[in-house]
Amino acid sequence: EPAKPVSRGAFIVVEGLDRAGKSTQVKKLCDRLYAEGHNVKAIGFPDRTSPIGKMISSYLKSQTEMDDHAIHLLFTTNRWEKAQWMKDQIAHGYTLICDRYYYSGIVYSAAKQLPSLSLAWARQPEVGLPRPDRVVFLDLDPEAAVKRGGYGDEKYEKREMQERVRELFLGLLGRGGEESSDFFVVDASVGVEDVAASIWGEVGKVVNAVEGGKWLELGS
Ligand code: NYM
Ligand code: MG
Repeated sequence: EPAKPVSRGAFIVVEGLDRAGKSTQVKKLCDRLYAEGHNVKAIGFPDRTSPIGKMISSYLKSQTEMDDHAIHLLFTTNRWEKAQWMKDQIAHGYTLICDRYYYSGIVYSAAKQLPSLSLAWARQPEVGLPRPDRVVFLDLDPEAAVKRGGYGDEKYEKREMQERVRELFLGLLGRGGEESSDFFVVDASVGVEDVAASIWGEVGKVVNAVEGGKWLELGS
């Protein structure tokens, strides 16, 4: 079935803790959208392929050390270096499904609890990036993540860190959070197919509304 002409693509972000199942769900969502005739591309952050992405990857593997503010700004730059390309794709009718975005960016950095690295500080350089049409938050308690086979050996993959990251995520999406209305929360503790069905129930509608022109302009 040929893809239908669309007014613009949608921009959907999938967020959550490490081991929440983001990559699996991004793939399933893309496959389903594609099967239903949408032009769709999967992207993700950090994008480890660029020179900055390689620096980030090396930091996460503890091969290089970096100041906490400096690595924060590299994660942010890694989004900015892709921002124009993303806007172009969306304008050309591609729906983007993005594995992590600036929400991870601000909460992982703020979870370090440095007096000089508040959530507000972390947010500043992210302001102006393309704003998603919907952010799916795969909610999994860190205890369940550990039972799933636990964490790998990259930086931040520690129980206490993940607990703080979750608290900060819940603050972003809870009442009073600046972008709380962007979020759609899914219980990620159930089976893969059930999680996929919940995501589809929301994202299918959003994508069709956006592509059909029944939605606002891409925000920032
Ligand atoms: N991470 C990810 C950040 O600290 N800041 C960011 O801006 C982004 C996008 O990188 N533990 C952290 C969260 C993860 C780690 O991501 C690697 P992934 O999706 O596990 O490969
Ligand atoms: Mg990870």
